[in-house]
Amino acid sequence: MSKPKYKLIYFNSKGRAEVTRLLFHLAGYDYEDVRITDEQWHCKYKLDMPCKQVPVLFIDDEPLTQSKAIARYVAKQTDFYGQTNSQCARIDAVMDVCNDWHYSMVKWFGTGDPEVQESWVRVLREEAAPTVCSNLETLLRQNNGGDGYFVGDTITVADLFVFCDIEVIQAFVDDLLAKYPKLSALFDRVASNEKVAEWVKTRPHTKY
Ligand SMILES: N[C@@H](CCC(=O)N[C@@H](CS)C(=O)NCC(=O)O)C(=O)O
Repeated sequence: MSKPKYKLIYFNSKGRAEVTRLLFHLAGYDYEDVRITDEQWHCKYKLDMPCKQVPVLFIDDEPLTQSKAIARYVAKQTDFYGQTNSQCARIDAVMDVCNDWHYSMVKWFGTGDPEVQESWVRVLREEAAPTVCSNLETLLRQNNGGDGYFVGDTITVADLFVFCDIEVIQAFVDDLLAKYPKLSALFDRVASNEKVAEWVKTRPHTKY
């Protein structure tokens, strides 16, 4: 059976779309990586998106909204989700732990006021980032003593999701992983995966 035709709509940034791009790259799937400008968003795309937000993945012209639903769908298609219900639930837990720092980032992006932005970066640095990193370190240590991956014995969407988030959060928080040795080693392990390194080297350059 032939694969569906995939088109991913997002801004020209990593943000909530990068893990899906990475999954497609790792699996060697063809897809259209559509990166829109703010002007195109307001003038053309927004009205057509089911929840008036991106990312949206078109699967044979049918839109799928919500970044984590998209990532899970693509992970299932490409075999980067769990092998059992329990593994899938553990992967979901890792992805949900990251909600805390997403909230600060959404607030940061939602305002153009530098003072308000600074207050949200402070929340991220002092509260959300330590909480999320500490929780991720704990979940990681529950599997293979923290020396492998979050779930099972191979890389899954949980590892890729955390890797992509850390790349973005590091643009705002210096020494993010300094106190979390297993998480830091996981980040390096994912970064040194041949296909991940290839994507990082060849993708469009964006700050976050
Ligand atoms: N819960 C949604 C949130 C999506 C979201 O916040 N998208 C932002 C970009 S990261 C957006 O579309 N902003 C433009 C707007 O809301 O007009 C998801 O995870 O996909």
